Parts: sequence; C-alpha cells; structure tokens
Amino acid sequence: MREENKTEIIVAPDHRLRLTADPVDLTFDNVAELVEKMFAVMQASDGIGLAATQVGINKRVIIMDVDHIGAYDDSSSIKHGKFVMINPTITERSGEARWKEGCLSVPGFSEDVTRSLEVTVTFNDETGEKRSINAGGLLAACIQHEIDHLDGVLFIDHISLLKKDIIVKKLKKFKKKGVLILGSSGVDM
Ligand code: QAP
Ligand code: CO
Repeated sequence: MREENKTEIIVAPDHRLRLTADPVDLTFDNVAELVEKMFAVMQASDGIGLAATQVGINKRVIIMDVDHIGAYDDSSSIKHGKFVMINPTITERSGEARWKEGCLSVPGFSEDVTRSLEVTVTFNDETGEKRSINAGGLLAACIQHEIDHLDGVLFIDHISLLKKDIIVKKLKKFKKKGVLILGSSGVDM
C-alpha cells in the first residue's frame, strides 16, 4: 500500500475542514483525477455528497449522488442524481425545509438542520461547461451542505451549541481511542 496515494476522509475536529477553498481555474486545473478519487471514497463510505475539502484538497469542487432528487435545468428535466459541481454558487433560494443531516466528516451523528427548500445553483460541470440547475428536495439540502464545506462550515455549526459540543467531544474521544466508525478507511488509487 502506498500511503501517499491514499485518499481518506478528514474527520472533525480538524483545522483543514475550516479552510475556505480556492476557485478552480478551469484553464489550468485538471480536476478529473480528483473527482474520480472523490467518487471512489464517497461510494466506499455510502455517502451522498462530498466536498474536496473533506479529502484535504482546498479547491471548490463538490460531488453528489442523490437518489431522490428534484432537479431540472433549462433544456430538460434531470433524471439522475449524480453531479460534479466546480465553482458552484447559489444564485437564488426560496422556502425553508428541515432535513436530518449527516456528514462523512462527522461520522456516526445526524441532526436536523434548516436549509432553503429550493435553490438555483450555477457551476461548471466535469467537462467545464457552465450550467445552471434548479434543485429541490434532498439534492437542494445536499448542495447547500457541500458548498458550506467549501467555506469551512459544517452542519454542526447550524445546530445548538450544546449538541455541537457533545458531538465534538465524542469525536475527539473516538479519535484518541482510534475507533473507526465508518466501514471504510479510504481508498487506494
Ligand atoms: C450530506 O452526507 C447530507 O455518519 C452528505 O456513519 C446528508 O453523505 C446533506 C454518512 C444528509 C443533506 C442530508 C454519514 C455515512 C454519509 C455517517 C453524507 C455514516 C455513514 C453522509
Ligand atoms: Co459533509
């Protein structure tokens, strides 16, 4: 096993999860390899969304694989739930919805979080093409959660301080004991 090529998910608390990610320069940066690694690590851990921040890459790239989506763009309705979003920005939001959220960087915990019900997000897809979609449902929550990661924000920042403290303390204890909560400990590539 070549450790230097191991892609692992960073678990909170960790200062790397608090960084603001840099925009991807599409004329210079090739993110294909990063995206491939991110999908592998997300699928190995049964996740539905992942930000590059969570694998220690400080670039504005998020991926999602959401089953129950409500999404459409200008040309046609979207049938799949797999998205790669480079430099995503939310341009419109409406309504409110509460979702029980989890996070691969906060393994073993989930809490209700209030998000916008629907969002319009503009991004570059994996081919570099500029796109804009309207999303609702779980996909909308996931997009907001993943963009938060790019700004150093975790879902536990949106819950009560008391609950957050308890979760962070438990995560610290698990880390000290070396307890692995997730089934996966990264993927070799
Ligand atoms: C973000 O989260 C999300 O604790 C994606 O033991 C989740 O993929 C946004 C996971 C829900 C909106 C709603 C967490 C897997 C995966 C765990 C995830 C775990 C195993 C979390
Ligand atoms: Co997360």
